[in-house]
Amino acid sequence: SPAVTSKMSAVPHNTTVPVKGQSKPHTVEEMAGQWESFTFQPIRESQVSRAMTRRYFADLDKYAESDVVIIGAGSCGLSSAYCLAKARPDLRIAIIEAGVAPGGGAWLGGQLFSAMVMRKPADAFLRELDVPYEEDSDSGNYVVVKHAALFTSTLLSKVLAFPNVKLFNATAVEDLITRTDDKGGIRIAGVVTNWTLVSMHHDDQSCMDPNTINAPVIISTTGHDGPFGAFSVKRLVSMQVLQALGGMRGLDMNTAEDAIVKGTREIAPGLIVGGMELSEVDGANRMGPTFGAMALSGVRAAEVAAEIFEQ
Ligand code: AHZ
Repeated sequence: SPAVTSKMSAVPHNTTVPVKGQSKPHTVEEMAGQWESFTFQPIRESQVSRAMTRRYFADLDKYAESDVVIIGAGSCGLSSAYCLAKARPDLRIAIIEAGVAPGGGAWLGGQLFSAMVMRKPADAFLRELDVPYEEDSDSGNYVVVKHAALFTSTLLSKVLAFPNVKLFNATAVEDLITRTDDKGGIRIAGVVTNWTLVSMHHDDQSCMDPNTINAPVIISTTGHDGPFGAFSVKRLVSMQVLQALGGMRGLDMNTAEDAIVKGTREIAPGLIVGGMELSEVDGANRMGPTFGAMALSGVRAAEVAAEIFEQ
């Protein structure tokens, strides 16, 4: 677009300015049969570096004060980001994801199988996203998306397109920022972050201090216990805000999904917990390979966050 061209040509030390107005194929179809004369527009390496770093550092600056931080970009965190960003375009939402690839466990439906099962009424969320699905013809109680990756990639692409959302991936939340009120009560007031690769090497590297994001509302959806899982609720126990965790119980799809959706709440002032992280607090069952509760817990977490801002 003309705006991009003019910004690019304003970059200093650019000795290879793209020639404006040069006749180049505009569509993929126009490239057909043109490969002999094919060439990319020229570029200087520093332009690529600056195109990335300028934006990243501007985002770090902007999101250092966020309205909401979502910890974990699994199916619950992404669902919650989608609903909140859509309902409240005025809120600045940072998503912190420890993995390079956002999506958590939702790239497969279960084990190594592709299809993703969602029990009704979570099919409403698929219609909201415009993700196609098949009705189960026997019971009519659940629907099936042909590949979990279709759900996750669609949700992810919609979340990333919101102008009020920034995903910081390959970044881990290492701690929570807290404030103490007059009565000694603790409020969660932000997150402490580090590159995930650094977080994983605190034992064999000298201390590399982290970074911070202030936010009045945190939505934690870090999944059940594991190397990175159940992060916030484990930290609430170690800082004595929670007495103990209930511990995720065995698999029971029927009780598990209802419990997670109904239990999604502000667990400590400023900290909403959703998805499988919640099973560790409440001693709820796991549901295994059915994802309706993750989507609807995300819907509920967004609603709880919006209610806090309306108070
Ligand atoms: O990388 C984690 C994953 O993408 C990320 N995460 C965890 N700790 C983090 C930290 N900082 C930043 N400290 C962190 N990111 O959180 C994401 C969690 O995604 P998930 O898919 O594991 O959790 P979910 O609750 O969204 O979905 C759970 C899906 C499950 S588990 C299950 C069972 O075991 O029975 N069944 C279902 C449907």
